[in-house]
Amino acid sequence: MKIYLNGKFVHKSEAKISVFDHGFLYGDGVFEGIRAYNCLVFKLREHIERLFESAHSIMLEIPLNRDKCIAAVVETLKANNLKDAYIRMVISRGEGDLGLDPKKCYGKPTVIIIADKVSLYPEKLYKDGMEIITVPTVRNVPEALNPQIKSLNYLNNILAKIEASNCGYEEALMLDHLGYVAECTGDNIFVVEKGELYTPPQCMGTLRGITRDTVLQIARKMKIPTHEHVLTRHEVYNSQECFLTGTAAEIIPVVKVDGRKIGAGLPGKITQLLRSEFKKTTKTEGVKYTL
Ligand code: PXG
Repeated sequence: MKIYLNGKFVHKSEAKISVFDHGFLYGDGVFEGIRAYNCLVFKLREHIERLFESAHSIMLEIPLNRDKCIAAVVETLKANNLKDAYIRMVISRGEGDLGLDPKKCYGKPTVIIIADKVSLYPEKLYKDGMEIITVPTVRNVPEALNPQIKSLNYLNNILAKIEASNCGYEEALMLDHLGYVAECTGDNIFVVEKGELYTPPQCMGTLRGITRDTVLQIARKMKIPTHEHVLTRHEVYNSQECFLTGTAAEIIPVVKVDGRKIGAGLPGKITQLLRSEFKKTTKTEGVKYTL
């Protein structure tokens, strides 16, 4: 495996960064998780745009422009001869001293791109649906660390993941500090109620997921009414369908939340329709490359 590291390709075993990199010391940096489907990088421009937005918020200057970032992702896929892949792009603050102050980082920001085979939830979960559980850890408060910043500090989500995993669940439902539904540790959440689609608004402590936005676009095209609306657990428990969205998971049905059966306890009709439309989109849209 060849890793893109600051403009060069290096073997996995040589892809190393300094212990003084603030990305490592403090989680000071930003990242994106991107996917390629059959030589098409899905929503690559949107991912790069979100990366730049996250970086702008933390006052981190990415040492490449948007087009160069896109080219670097494509080059990494080619270098690894991958048609289908999960891509991780990471920009960290770079080397500094042991203090917090990013101004004292003397190095350039570190740029890393890893392209690997996709590891997914087991197929059975897509067929039968997933059970999730609400966890005690609430999603970061936007005024402290805005969940829209896809930062390298993912401890909030990791704590939630540990809590879910300790109880035997694959994914956790996270509430915001007011008790409203926010999102899951690495996925956005949707519910279907009377044939209409609901997802929490991005200002409510959620990441503006690119899969989430794609699902909203697809639903609008299919004339399914969509709402970005605050949700309580009561609405989730009493919805007819529920599913999660994310780059890695795509669209995964949820059939039980906190022990409450959702609808008939099976993946819903609208969920399945959106899933098949989403699959079509990944086959036709994206930045094309050849191996
Ligand atoms: N919410 C959060 C908190 C995320 O980290 C999503 C929603 C979905 O966004 P996209 O743009 O992918 O539709 C994410 C996705 C994982 C993992 O292992 C997921 C993410 C990042 C790192 C790991 O599931 N991000």
